[in-house]
Amino acid sequence: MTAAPARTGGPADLAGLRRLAAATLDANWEHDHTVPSRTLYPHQWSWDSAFIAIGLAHVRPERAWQELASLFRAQWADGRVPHIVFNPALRVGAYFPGPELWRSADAQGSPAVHTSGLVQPPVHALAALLAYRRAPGQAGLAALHRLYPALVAQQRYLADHRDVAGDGLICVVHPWESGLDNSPAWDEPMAAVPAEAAVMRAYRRHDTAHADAAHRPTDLDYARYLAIVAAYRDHGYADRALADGHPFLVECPLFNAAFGAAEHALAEIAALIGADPEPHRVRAGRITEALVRRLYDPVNGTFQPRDVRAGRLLGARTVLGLTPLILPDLPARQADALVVEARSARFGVAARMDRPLPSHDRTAPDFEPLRYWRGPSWLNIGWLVRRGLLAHGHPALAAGLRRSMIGLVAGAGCHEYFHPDTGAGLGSPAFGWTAALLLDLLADEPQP
Ligand code: 2M8
Repeated sequence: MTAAPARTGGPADLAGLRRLAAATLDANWEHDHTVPSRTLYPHQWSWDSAFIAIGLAHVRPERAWQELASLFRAQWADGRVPHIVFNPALRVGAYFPGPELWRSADAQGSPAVHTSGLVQPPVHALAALLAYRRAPGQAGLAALHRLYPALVAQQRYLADHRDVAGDGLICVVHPWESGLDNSPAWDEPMAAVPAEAAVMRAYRRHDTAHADAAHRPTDLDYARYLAIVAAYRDHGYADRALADGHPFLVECPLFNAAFGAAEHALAEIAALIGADPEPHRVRAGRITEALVRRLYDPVNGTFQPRDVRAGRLLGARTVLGLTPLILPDLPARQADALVVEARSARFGVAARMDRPLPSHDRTAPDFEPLRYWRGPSWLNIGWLVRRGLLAHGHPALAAGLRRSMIGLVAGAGCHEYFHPDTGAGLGSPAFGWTAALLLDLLADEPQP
């Protein structure tokens, strides 16, 4: 497709953008948490809440702590932090799949409130640390004290229950756990999940009532999503038997990079509250080492997910591969390779970007500019990659990415995602993490 002129002009009125972002977060606030979107995602989502807390710390710090506290109130006895916490006040059918499909109450160790049984990338310790840095003080320190044991339990759940291959990395057991649900990264393992699109006739999808069906996963994708949920749920969401036949087992570079970044953040939180940072530093080092050993592909010079069932790296070259840059201890060899990958025609990161960072290799034949996670640009991913570029000494590229992201919102508003050529707003309008991370980007003016 021909590239339309990108919106790179940037905001004329930064204060106006800040007001828009703050108003979006206010409008999505729901008694003790922020919904990602009033229409598409009306409950609480795990990694959304982490990103949102980072933004709230700029405008309403007390809400940043409430946001994380309400999510962790739904933590399971085994330490898992569920990817959705359902709001009991909403009508049945407000989101699909709803509590009646997850049936969390039947599982051992689930909380009083209904939740899903899956997890999402553990970006919460990083969020807590950044929220504290943005709004330091006694209330923040007290919140860190309260959160620390829960954040440690979240990491322990992953390390003890989800290292299915025994190689020090965490397995996601459903594409929804990756956060990049419909990424081409999952096409191969998803194709091996037995399911038929016709099963969807028994359900009413909620997403396609609020977003263009051509932008969303297909019915066959959803049939597979439900089959994987059913397999996990029917084992009571217990992880013991995962290796014996669970239909989807993948080590994801982003999930594991977040897992490592969480230990780095916990080391800093521990130091702030008078706990011992050293065990966190040791674990962080081991995670980075395992990531490099197991997921780095020296031929392509990027990180690839590993299909644990098939015993091989997956081939699709998506933006997931760039995200280990967030690890400060990523060796220079891999960091340099990722910068080459980021600057390539596949992703186009530059000091002056002519198009936004896409979620998938824009030169790949299966790149889809409109379908979610298969091409469009997302602020949370750009935000992570920008942090990584800063951590590894590339301030000019980081500044280019920052300008590009601010330009997206200036041109189209706080959309869920953006067209990777034109920058047009796609998905849900008034989206939580877009607003939150915009606030963070606006405040983080790089030094000249
Ligand atoms: C999307 O995922 C949900 C399922 O969890 C969905 O498609 O219904 C993803 O973009 C995910 O990363 C995000 O957390 C969630 C809510 O914003 O929406």
